[in-house]
Amino acid sequence: MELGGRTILVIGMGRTGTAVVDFLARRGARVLATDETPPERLAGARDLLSRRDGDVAWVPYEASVLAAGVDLVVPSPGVPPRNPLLVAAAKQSIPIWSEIELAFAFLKTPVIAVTGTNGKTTTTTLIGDILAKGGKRVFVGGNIGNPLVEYAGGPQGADLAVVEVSSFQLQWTRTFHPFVAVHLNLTADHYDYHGSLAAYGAAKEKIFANQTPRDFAVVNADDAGTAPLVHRLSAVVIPFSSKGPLAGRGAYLEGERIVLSLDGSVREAYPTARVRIPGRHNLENIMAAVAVGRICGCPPEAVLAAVEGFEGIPHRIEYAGRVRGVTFYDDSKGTNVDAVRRALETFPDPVILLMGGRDKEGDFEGLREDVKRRVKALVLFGEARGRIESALGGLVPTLSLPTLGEAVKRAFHEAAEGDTVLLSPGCASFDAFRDYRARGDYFKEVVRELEGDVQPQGA
Ligand code: UMA
Repeated sequence: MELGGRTILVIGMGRTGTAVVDFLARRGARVLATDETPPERLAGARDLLSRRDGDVAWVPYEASVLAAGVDLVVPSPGVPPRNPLLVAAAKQSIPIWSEIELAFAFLKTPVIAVTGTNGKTTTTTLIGDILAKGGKRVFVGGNIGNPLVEYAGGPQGADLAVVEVSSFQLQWTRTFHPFVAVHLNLTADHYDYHGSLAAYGAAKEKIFANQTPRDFAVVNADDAGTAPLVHRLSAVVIPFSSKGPLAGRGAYLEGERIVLSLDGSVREAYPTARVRIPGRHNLENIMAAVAVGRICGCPPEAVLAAVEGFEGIPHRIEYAGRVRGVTFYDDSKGTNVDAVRRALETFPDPVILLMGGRDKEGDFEGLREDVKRRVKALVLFGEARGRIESALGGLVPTLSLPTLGEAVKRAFHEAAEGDTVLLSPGCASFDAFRDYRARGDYFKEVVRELEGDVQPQGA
């Protein structure tokens, strides 16, 4: 699309919106920027508006702005489809593109895209490491935090772009076409945004929409939400399974090794004994990443070296310290019920579980069996604590505190030497924090303070 002279409305002025405005304005578009928050409270937007002269106009956050002859609307990922501006734009048949759709239209670098309810960031980062070890120049970004449009607007010096993509970003795509698309799993999340699991799944499935038999689809064959895709995609499908051998193409776990076949006959093995990231779910992420590395032609030694060197991602079941024999793990990125389940499965013994935050209408009831089997005590905090308590309270000793800080201290008080305290909130962070990173950092800070509070034993 030629952008010069077009009028384009960008909704939301966070990380994505500001990058999109900059990209469009540099290409000569007439940009209308808006946000439900006034610009004086948005540092990024204020800074951007002061740098651009006249080609970016701030407009009211209302559907009437579409009457200005808007050619295209680019919503930020966090703007839900029911948003009145989007509903009005759709009614008037004004095209709606997500940021990744816009970026893709200008991209010269082949794209590997990764989606799934959980594990996206780990897998995307590991694929980036594998490709780099294999001698490729890579851009790693997307939903991880650095929008694809920033790369598209630069010199595009990479051989490959590895992009984490969310359902929010996929929803408004039309031509987005990764030559390798990875779908890790689909479980309940983001009901508040998509309205149903079916709508959420359909948005994620768009990652495959433009693939042809020359492309690759790497798909979890164990997951009820993704397994049916194995038989109905146009691309060459590389399924992966942690449950046992797969005939033909695919990756699977066999004892302490990953077995991979890309062509259905030649098989190669990757030992897992020296993998540093915990849990079966991480072995699934690794299988997907190994398959992508080999699809892209990285030598097996480079693939294995990257896997064995990978230390994981902050706030994903990250070791957060040990105080008087009590070990703390930060899984602040565990913002949905399935992530909590996966985190619990990582630990051999029952843990003291910290849950809470902003409710995303999660199916907490679905955790009852996991809590009975894998949780020693439940410590709830934040806005969602009442709803979680109605769903899970009473199964194990349950405490409820207003804030995360109080919850951590109470969990420590209840813990005995040898116990594990796991923050895996199953909720968004926005009731009390900027994002899950800020929540995880705060958790680690409180744990460090516990160390300070406590006199060494025998002192
Ligand atoms: N806003 C509106 N109207 C709305 C919603 C938001 O005006 O209806 C405004 C807010 O006032 C704010 C801005 O939009 O000023 C925020 O936009 P945003 O929520 O889309 O956030 P960005 O800063 O653009 O960050 C987004 C992703 N956020 C979401 O998808 C919610 C980031 O993923 C991503 O890293 C970034 O783009 C770069 O691609 C975060 C995330 O939580 C980490 N993603 C979800 C997940 O991983 O589960 C999908």
